[in-house]
Amino acid sequence: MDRISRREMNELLRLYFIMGSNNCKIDPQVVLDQAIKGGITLFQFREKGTGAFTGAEKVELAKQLQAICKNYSIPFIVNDDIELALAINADGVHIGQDDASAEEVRQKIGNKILGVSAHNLDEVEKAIADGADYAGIGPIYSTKTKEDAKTAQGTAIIKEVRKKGIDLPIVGIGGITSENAAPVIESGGNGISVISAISLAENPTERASELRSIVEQLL
Ligand code: 3NM
Repeated sequence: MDRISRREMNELLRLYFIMGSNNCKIDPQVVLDQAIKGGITLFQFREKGTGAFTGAEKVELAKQLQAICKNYSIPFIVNDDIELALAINADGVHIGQDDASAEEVRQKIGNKILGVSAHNLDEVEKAIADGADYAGIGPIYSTKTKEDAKTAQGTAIIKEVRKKGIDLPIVGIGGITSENAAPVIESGGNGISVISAISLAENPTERASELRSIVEQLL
């Protein structure tokens, strides 16, 4: 298997749903199934923060969610936990700036998808040099979901990256909803990444479908 092409990566980033058990009020398996039915294009298992599962429980949930993704051919990305990603043969790994170095992770995971969180131009350029397949840029808007999120910076950073001629696939993250998703794409993002907009929605299928059509209309 070769590294994913930029074109394929761009397609996968259109509606990137991220979630762990503590982001859901109901069974995460139900939330994921409903989100997929609404049209998410990529999923990240992010079991982190207060009350998150660890150890065997975390592995079990990862396997359950991975099986749902497999059923619908949605690639399954694991946040941070490279050992878990390798153990269950996930499709990729997403890491933050405080996690292991992207260069080392690339060596460990071979050609699996590698995503890196970036908050400025330097971090985006470093991510490319380290072998990232995409960057998650945020927080675009303010968010309560990530306990240690930085200050919201709006879409200017996405415009700056594109102005530099950087064509790395990028997705905006942080506080994105149906109301404010459009500027992320209009600024040059290849897609949007959301947790609570879908995980806490009354109807995850409808919400995902609404978000997906906003993105599709602008691409
Ligand atoms: N990373 P919501 S913001 C996981 O800025 C994450 O890198 C961010 O959750 C970053 O869609 C964030 O509920 C939380 O705001 C996104």
